[in-house]
This record gives sequence, C-alpha cells and structure tokens, in this order.
Amino acid sequence: MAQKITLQQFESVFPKLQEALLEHAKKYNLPQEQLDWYKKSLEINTLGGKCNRGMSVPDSVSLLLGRPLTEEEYFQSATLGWMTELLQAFFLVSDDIMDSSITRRGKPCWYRQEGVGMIAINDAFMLEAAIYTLLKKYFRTHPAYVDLIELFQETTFQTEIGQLCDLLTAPEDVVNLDNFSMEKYRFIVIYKTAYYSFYLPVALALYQLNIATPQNLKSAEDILIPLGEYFQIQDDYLDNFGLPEHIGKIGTDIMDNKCSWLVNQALSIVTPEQRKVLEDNYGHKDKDKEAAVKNLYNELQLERLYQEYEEKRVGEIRELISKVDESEGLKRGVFETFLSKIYKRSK
Ligand code: DMA
Ligand code: MG
Ligand code: MG
Ligand code: MG
Repeated sequence: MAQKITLQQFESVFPKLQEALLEHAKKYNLPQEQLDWYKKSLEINTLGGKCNRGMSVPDSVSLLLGRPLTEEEYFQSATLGWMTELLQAFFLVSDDIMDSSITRRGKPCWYRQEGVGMIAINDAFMLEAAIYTLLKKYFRTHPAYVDLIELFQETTFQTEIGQLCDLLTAPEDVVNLDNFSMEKYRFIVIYKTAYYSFYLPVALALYQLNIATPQNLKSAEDILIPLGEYFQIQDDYLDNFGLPEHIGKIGTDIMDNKCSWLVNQALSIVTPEQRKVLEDNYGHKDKDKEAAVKNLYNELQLERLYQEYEEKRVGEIRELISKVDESEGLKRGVFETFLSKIYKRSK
C-alpha cells in the first residue's frame, strides 16, 4: 500500500535543503548580511503555502511503487518536491510584482515587505537558481540527471510563455474586451499553470524511479493538463468569489484587466447594456469600477454557472482517469489523489 505524507513530514526536509543552499552560497564568500537575506527570502517565499505541488512528488512516487518509501526514496522525492516549490516561489514573487498584488499567503507580497521592493526581482532569480544547485548536489549521479534538468528548464519556459500571454492580453489602461476569448484563455492557463503545477510533479516522480517513457509521460500529460486547466479556473473563480482569509490573497483580476474565466463567461451571456457596464468598468485601478463589475457578476449568477461547470468538468476528468492504461507504469491513484485535493476547494 502507498503511504501519504503529511505537511509536517514534508516541511521537515526543508531545513536540510536550505542549509545546502546556504553552504553553496558560502563557497563564494558571500558576506553575512547577504547570506541572511538569502535565508530569509528562501523561508518567506518557499514556506507557508499548501505545498500541494511539492507533496505530490513523494505521494506519486509511493503510489507508483505501491508501497511506503524507504528513507532514501523519501528524501529524494521530497527534495524534488521542494524544487517544484522553489519554482513556484520564483513564479509567485515575480507574478505578484507584475500583477500589482497586495497579499500572498496572508502576508504582504514579498516585494511589498519592508526594505525589499525591486530587490525581489533578484530574489526571484535566486529562487530559480536554487533548483539547479539542489539538482546538482543530490542528483548529479542519478541516471535521469539530464532529463530532470531539461524538464525543469522546459517547464519554466512553458510557464513563462503562459505568463507572457496573460500579461499581453491584459494591458494597463487599454481595455478592449474583444481581446478576450476562451481560446486565448485556454492557452494562457495551460501554459502558465497546468504544466508546472500538475504535469511537472508526476513527470518528476516517473524520472526519479527511472520508469519514464514517451508513452507514459504523454498519458500523464493528457490528464494532468485538463486537471491544471480546471485548477486555474478555480483560481479565477476564487479571485472574485473566494474569501481572502481562505485564499491568503486579495483578488486583482478585475482591476488588472485579466482574461479571466469569469469575464469570458460574462461576455458569452451579457445583454448589450450589461456589456456596456463591463466596457466602462473592467480593467481600471478604481474600487468603485471594480464593485460595478462584481455586481454584474452577481447579477449574471456566475457563481452558479461555475458550480455547474465544476460538476461537468470533474465528471469528464474522472472519465479520463478511468481510461488510464496502467500497463505503462502509471497508476490511476496518482490522478485521483490530485483531483480529490482540489475538488470544490475554497483555498
Ligand atoms: C498564476 O496566475 C500563474 C503563475 C505562474 C503564478 P495568477 O496571477 O492568477 O496567480 P495568483 O492568483 O496566485 O496571483
Ligand atoms: Mg497573480
Ligand atoms: Mg498572474
Ligand atoms: Mg489568480
């Protein structure tokens, strides 16, 4: 039987990795002040989240093996898990600057913390670099070392093209609702979220066990990308309908002129008068205009529309999971676990 790890077990690996990263920086005689800064950035930006992505690496490895992990297997998979959390930290620090966000994980965004400001840009780069420092230290002799490096690099690029499309579709001060479409939306969310959040952890698990093949990677991708798309639709829904106390962040999509799932749904059902409300109020850094859009979303009953969508989509994903060919080394449980962690989430 596979064994699920707890957040506490997962977090207990972090200090060792942090120590390895600081030791690496010390080799360059980095002065104490900068070492302390790096340590603090690693802690604040990498810890304090749900760790769904990171923990899914050891969980997937255990499910694939069908038994609890040995200490060595656990350490390796948790280390790969923490690398996905570092990648996420790198994306979130930069995403919050680009989205002018206010809070993250219930605290001010890193770039808004005292004395940080645009130093956060360099901190983001250092969080990314930490992935490769750890890969080299712990996986240099692993048969899949090159595959692991390439996977992190490719996933990073995929996320960056998703972010590029997200940002270019949401220009500041030029609101053109004709720019939005569900087709563009799908591209944005598949690249900015689905690859790094869903495909990456499972691909890492397959590589760790040396059982990755073009076939099983493709089968995993075929389910994990729709799962990731559903996850980002939840994120967009929660941006407006979620509680900041639950999601740890304050929604900014309306003011940021984002090509969000909600605005696309609204556009598909509005009357000409309601469309005018969107045209006049969407995409401005103005609380009253934001409130007007929120009122319209309520009038259009987008909350109900989302709940209907969720039921339909989850049914389709369950169907996909039921068809997984386990003879390729995959296990349905890997995908079921992902789905059960996010179904009807409120945070
Ligand atoms: C998430 O987009 C994508 C990345 C790569 C962080 P988002 O801006 O909707 O995320 P959040 O709502 O967490 O700021
Ligand atoms: Mg954001
Ligand atoms: Mg963003
Ligand atoms: Mg969001």
